[in-house]
Amino acid sequence: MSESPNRRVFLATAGVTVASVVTPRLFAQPKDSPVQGTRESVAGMDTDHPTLVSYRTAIEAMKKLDKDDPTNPLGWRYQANMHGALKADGEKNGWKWCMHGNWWFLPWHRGYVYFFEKIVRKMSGSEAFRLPYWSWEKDGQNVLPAPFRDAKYMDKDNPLFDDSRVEANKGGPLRPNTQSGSFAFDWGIALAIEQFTTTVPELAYGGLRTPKTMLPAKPMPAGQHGGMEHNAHDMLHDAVGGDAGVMGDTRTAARDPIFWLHHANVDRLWNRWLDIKEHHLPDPTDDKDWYDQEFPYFDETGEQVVLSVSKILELAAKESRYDDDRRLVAAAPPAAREKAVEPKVVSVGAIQPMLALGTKTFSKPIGITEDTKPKLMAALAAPRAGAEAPVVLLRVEGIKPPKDARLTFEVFVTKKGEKPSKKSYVGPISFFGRRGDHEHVDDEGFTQGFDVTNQVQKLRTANKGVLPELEVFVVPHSTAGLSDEELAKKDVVIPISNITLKLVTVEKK
Ligand SMILES: [Cu+2]
Repeated sequence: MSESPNRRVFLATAGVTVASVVTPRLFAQPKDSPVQGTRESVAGMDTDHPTLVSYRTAIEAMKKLDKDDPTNPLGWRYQANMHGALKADGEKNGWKWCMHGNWWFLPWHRGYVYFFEKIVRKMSGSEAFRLPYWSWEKDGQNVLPAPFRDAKYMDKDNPLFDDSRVEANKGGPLRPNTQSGSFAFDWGIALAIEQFTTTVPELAYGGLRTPKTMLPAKPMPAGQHGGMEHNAHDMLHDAVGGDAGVMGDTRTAARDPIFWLHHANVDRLWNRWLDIKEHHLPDPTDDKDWYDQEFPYFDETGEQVVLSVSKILELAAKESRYDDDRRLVAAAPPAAREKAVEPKVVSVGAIQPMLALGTKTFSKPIGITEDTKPKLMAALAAPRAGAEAPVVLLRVEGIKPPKDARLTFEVFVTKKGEKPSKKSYVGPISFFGRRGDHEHVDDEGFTQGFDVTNQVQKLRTANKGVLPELEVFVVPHSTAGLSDEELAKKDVVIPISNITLKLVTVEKK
């Protein structure tokens, strides 16, 4: 790192001190909460399960507030607009705070779900209510849960139903007939990421660092999504959103009742990631800013409250646990570990500048630059030892999504001449939050990278220890219900600036 750890600690500490002196407390602090409850999987729930009955009651009451008292923060639309809002909805206090594309993606949504759950308890009158979660990563569960699919419930409109999810409401498997098959693969990729944050987005489970802000300023996105956000989370939004569904757009996603079960699951999977001994939250000293960042929410009385990330972690863990949590997930920071070393990224190969993806499968061999070849070979031959092992990344750079593209991609790396399969799948490309529906869109497009180390090693081993020529496949799929054949007839061009191969090494001190 360019700055010494001591200097960084000093700056972080000084910032906090100054802030508490000059910034008046605009917001109240939240009240402490009652007994801990358990969040359970929706998979085991009948449509008249008490949890779903309470949820329906609350949604109806909250939607009634939308009409009777649109400035009430407990209203359904008000709550959804805290995530993102359409221009037509105007501006209100506490709106458009969703953190995407930075290292607060997970804690911000944890706080959002935490307060929403409190509000549902209040609005349903059920103290026992805890949000169910939708574990779409499990076998057979990549289908919209049945209680959310029927327009009617007991002869009345079903509050869990949203008619904007045309395909998902049919109850078929989301992402059907694709080579990777299900969200399980994507979750597997995210789970294997070892660090919560680092300067390399492909290696950051929780996302990239961005600077801490003082309220009311919002932290900015870093441009690239972290591993958990990119693998499965974004694709799930696309799959449920379909053609023009609210779930497919960050500005409207939280209007869909399933949004909250999706994010309960993203939150639960964070705990499953932390179950692994080597996985940690950011370093409490070096990355103190992560813990100190504050966010505004509304509590169940409609009062605005402000919480630091530390406080969100503490309160959420006290109030709710997931039924498969093996222990109380520590809100307390882990003990300080060895200082992380900055990884170095060098380009070792590329296809060619100025390419385009589209509605037909893209496939091209990726050339390895002659002068960097020895370096790549040496790295691949080196023993794979923990955080210092070399990593090979594949990057699709400068992707410019068209505004109306209802498609996602699956990316594969094979030995040249071989067809893509589950075994060569390296991850997805999604346009969720990239289509200009998020506030900060880069004219240069965005880059989506993949850790292909294991895949490249497998191909090398299968080829008697010699790295074969590699081929990249980028396979499009419609999220609007078109088959791959129907999609191929469309004429959509998605310019990209290049597809490159990078080598990431950690310089030893
Ligand atoms: Cu989301």
